[in-house]
Amino acid sequence: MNVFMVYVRDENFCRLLPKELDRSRSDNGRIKVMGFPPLGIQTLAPVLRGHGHQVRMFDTCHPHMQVEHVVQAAEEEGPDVIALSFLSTTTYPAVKNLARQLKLGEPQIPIIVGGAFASMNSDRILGDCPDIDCVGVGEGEELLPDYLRNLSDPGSVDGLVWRHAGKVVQNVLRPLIRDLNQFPYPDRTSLPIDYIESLPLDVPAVLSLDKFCTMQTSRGCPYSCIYCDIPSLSRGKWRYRSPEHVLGEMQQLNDLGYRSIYLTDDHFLVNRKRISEVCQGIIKRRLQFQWGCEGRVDAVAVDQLPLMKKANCTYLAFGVEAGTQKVLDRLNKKQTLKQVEYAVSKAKRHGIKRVHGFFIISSPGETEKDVMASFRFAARLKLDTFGFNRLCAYRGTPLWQEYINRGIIDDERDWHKWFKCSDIDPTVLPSAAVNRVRMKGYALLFARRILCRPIRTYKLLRMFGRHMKKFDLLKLLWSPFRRRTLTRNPELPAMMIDLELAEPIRDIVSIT
Ligand code: B12
Ligand code: SF4
Repeated sequence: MNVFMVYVRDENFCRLLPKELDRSRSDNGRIKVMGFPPLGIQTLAPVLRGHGHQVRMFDTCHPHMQVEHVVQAAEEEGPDVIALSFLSTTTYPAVKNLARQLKLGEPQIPIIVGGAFASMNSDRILGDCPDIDCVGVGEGEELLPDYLRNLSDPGSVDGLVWRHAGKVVQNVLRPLIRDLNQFPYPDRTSLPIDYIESLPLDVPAVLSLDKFCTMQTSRGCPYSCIYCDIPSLSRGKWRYRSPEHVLGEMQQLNDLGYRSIYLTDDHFLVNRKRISEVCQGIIKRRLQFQWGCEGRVDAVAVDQLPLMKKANCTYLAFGVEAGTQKVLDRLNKKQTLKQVEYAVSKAKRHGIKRVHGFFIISSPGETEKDVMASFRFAARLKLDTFGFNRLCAYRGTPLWQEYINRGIIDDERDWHKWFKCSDIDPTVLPSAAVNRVRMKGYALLFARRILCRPIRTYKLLRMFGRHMKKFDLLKLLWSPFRRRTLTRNPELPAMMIDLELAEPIRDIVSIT
């Protein structure tokens, strides 16, 4: 069977590498895109080929690419099935639009969609979008071949949600795949695109021009932070590939010339023995690439940091989230400030080049004082980089459920939206206050860094400056202080729209 597989993404998470940053010697005809590769379709394509199917992959990352081009490519290809893959709520409108255009061209070709958001909202999507024929819930490695084998008998495909006689039918859920070692390695060569390691920002923040790709060595996370979808996607389980299987893929990437690899595992640091074996393997095989990963500060594997450094781990990101125990507890983070300090200082002491801290601001019950405490905490930690993002609510998270229970979200009408908590929750600081206090916090943080750690700050800026124009670097540094103009009206829950409320009613609740 012939499958046309498209990864649909948000425009703001990729862009073409500007000509002046392109220092490659030869023009090999490949497009250079600053962004993450589409690991979902890269993972599924070789699995389908192994079942005898033909697959053409398509990534909508070219900023000049219009929906018409994807439709045209699909028409040229004449596939038996179109599979659309996308990650988040934010991409759903683009997926709907693409499905509509594809159906206008070739109405008889079935369209199946999958990915994190689709898995969580399968029945709603089918109720909402007549152009999508079915949704594959969860992992696609077994589901997709099963679906292609049973195109005329969709009722027999576990994990499939489809339509029958105008009704949405939810087949039984597929069990999680137990043996993740059984599949071929992802296909990173068929797409005519080189992905450039960069930060998803509104300036071209290139981190390196080394050949770059992503890789997944484990799936899921056993924790349950209130803002995170992973526990429901992975049903609270953490599953992993064996060190040998991981090292086999790493060897392949090394031999293909990849010199920078980012592990997209939800929590890489879970198992001490596995990390040790992977790192020993990297060292023994003399693999050349540098790599980065994310994990929790309380992981037992924090004691593997010296070995990770030896194995060329140059980037480690921790979910720090907040500088007060009160907010950490509200987020159900199940970690302490002490653990954060310990993990960050240990990572730096053992020579991890870039340690990043993810912070969340505007959590329920968080005051301006608490936000400033987070910035002060960040200034005290030996972090190299940090990001302070506003808390958002996505369907499938405990926070979303809490908002349903509190009468803020109407699941029937709001399922396809995502919300900044400050726009909808009266116990969260209003947006104007968040922006004001964030600017103040950044000023404090930058001043402290320059005064207390001038050499490290200089080195960091030099690293960014290696591949960035001076103007862009200044713009990047200035961006936290930029007065934010709203590019879109905030998404609001149906109940606030009914009541014509632009802001949640905060009278009763005081949070300053
Ligand atoms: C890496 C990553 C990113 C990267 C982007 C990666 C890329 N390719 O462009 C960056 C950092 C840019 C990013 C950005 C964002 N992300 Co993100 N991201 C992830 C992360 C950690 C891993 C994704 C990954 O590589 N998975 C590995 C591959 C192999 O898995 P997969 O793509 O899911 O594919 C499997 C299945 O889904 C299925 N499948 C996939 N496609 C299809 C198609 C069909 C037809 C079928 C049947 C099956 C199927 O089979 C595959 C193999 O089993 C996930 C967490 C997660 N575990 O999913 C969050 C996650 C997807 N991101 C999330 C969010 C919210 C975002 C942002 C909106 C964040 C923000 N506020 O800006 C943006 C939006 C990006 C966008 N839509 O373009 C949320 C989504 C929640 C939601 N309900 O929407 C997640 C789940 C994280 C979380 N903690 O909740 N992200
Ligand atoms: S935020 Fe991190 S630790 Fe918390 S549930 Fe999600 S993946 Fe696990």
